[in-house]
Amino acid sequence: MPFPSGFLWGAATSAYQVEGSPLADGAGPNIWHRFAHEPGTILGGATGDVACDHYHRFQDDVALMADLGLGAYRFSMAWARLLPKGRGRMNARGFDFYDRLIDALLARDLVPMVTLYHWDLPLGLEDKGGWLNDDTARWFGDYADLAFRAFSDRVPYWVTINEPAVIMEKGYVLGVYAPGHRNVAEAPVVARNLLRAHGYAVQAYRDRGDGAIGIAVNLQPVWPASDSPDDRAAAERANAWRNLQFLDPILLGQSPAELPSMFGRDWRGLSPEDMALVRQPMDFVGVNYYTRIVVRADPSVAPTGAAIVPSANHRTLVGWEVFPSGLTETLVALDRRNGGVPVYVTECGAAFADASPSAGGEVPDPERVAFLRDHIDAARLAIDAGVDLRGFFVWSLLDNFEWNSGYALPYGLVHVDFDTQQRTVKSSGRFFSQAARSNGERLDAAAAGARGATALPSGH
Ligand code: IFM
Repeated sequence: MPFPSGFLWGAATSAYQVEGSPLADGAGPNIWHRFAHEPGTILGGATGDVACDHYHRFQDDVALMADLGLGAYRFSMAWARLLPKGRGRMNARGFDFYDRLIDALLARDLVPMVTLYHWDLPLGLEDKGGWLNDDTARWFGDYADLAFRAFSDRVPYWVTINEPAVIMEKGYVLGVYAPGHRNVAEAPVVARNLLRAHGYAVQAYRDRGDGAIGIAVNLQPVWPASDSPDDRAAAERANAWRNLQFLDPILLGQSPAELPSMFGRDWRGLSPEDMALVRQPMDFVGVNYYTRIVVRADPSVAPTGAAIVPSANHRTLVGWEVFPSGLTETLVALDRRNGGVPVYVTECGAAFADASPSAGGEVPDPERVAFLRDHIDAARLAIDAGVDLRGFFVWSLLDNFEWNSGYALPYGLVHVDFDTQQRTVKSSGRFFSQAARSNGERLDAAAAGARGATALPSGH
């Protein structure tokens, strides 16, 4: 069976991970630029200074997507390219870059989906407190308003913030992502301000744009390691912290009940006024799906008291369990909890140890082909169960800068040689091309036909 007509088949990237030249043409520095240049933060001392050089090669990358038959491209705008200090003076050359990218996409019939914030806060705002400063939420709304004015005549889909839970946890609790704080008490403040920022952007959009706006959340089913009451309660807390903390205020107008007791005196909830700002009608939810987690009770893990149990099953290079049925479970749960909200899978993909391109220009990546086939099948099952799923974006179009792992985790449908910037389409790129062209029909045949995909791991 094909997917519903109009289903969007796309690939996703983000500015700091692919563009390179973060300071070019008047752009201001951002927190990832500073973080990556601090010794010891990124594997191998890597930075996003060059990355995939998408800033200069976007025309070729757009042509490549068109040749693959993709229908849409999800990318993010670097706030500090448009507003070098995050607020105040605008940078015309930054606007010009995204104008040219959008026009190139439209010229090749690729639908743009723009993320306003994929983690690269302008340093000018970080120096005023970043997401710990309540004003940052308003400044984000002002930046969003400028972006809508400049681009919403040509961009039909907008994502306010990518993965707020990751910003909060990895950036402020664990300190492994920019800005590198390690203070669990900051988490509720950051969460509150990210939610308010989302609200200001949606508010601005209703005045300016007539397309669709949503948020992209990373969701994972949380399973208790055992049936014991302690493990089950730990799973509830981890689910509240990771999955519901951002969704429930936006879609239901309430915060999960588990959160205040996790934080005690450090809890900072949303005031009724802020909740009204945050809970505004949404056009869609973007779901970034990679894995499930299994947890057991462990009081030493702040703030959830839930420790992740490493999986013994098939895993990706980063150690995440390959668990396609978790995508169906996630989409159905989201649908049932929120009354049939429209959904896009805004990211799904896997890092595996790819071979280098052969002399004939082949990159066989059978594990990724199988991963995508099984996850697209899982998405189809969700549609069969009544979920209003409207698109599927692979993370990622290109191998790219994978944050603190540098260039060690390839996710691309397209291999990038970072010495030469040569792009080579992988077997998974050919597979996904077939999936897109056939609107999801005959995935097994497409998988078998992708060169080098003869020894596919079996489905899950
Ligand atoms: O590379 C990231 C992306 O920036 C956000 N979602 C998860 C991806 C893989 O870790």
